[in-house]
Amino acid sequence: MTRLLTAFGLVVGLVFAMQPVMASVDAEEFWLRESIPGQPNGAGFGKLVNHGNEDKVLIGASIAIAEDVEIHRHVREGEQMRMEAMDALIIPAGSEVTLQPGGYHLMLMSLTSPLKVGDVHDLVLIFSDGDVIELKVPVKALVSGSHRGHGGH
Ligand SMILES: [Cu+2]
Repeated sequence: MTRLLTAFGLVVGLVFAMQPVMASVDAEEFWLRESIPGQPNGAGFGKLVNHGNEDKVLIGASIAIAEDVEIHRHVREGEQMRMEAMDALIIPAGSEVTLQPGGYHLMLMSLTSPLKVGDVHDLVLIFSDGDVIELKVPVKALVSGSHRGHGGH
């Protein structure tokens, strides 16, 4: 048994030696926006930090309170901003991407109940290489002031 454990330790040591920088991505400061009365969908924001040396590709997410989660971005059309669904969001190696109001966001499609301030939801982020990140995500109030009146996303 001791010999087996030693062999295992050797293999683990070798793997780490061969990959001094593990490909990994951190999800930081994720939050969900309080529901707007009458709006069927919700929105989630946060920061994805890629510490690895390979690009990471977010391809989806899931949350129990919504039927589906889409990755959206805002695109400018003249004076108007509109939302557009994306198949994937690339987090370049050694870089970070911020999801924020008016930019990239997770769109929580068809909420089964409103998002209320103080609630915490389990959110799963899914990447193209099979990695998943499970998060506890709080609901926060709408912050007025920095709003530009483009549909509230
Ligand atoms: Cu959206």
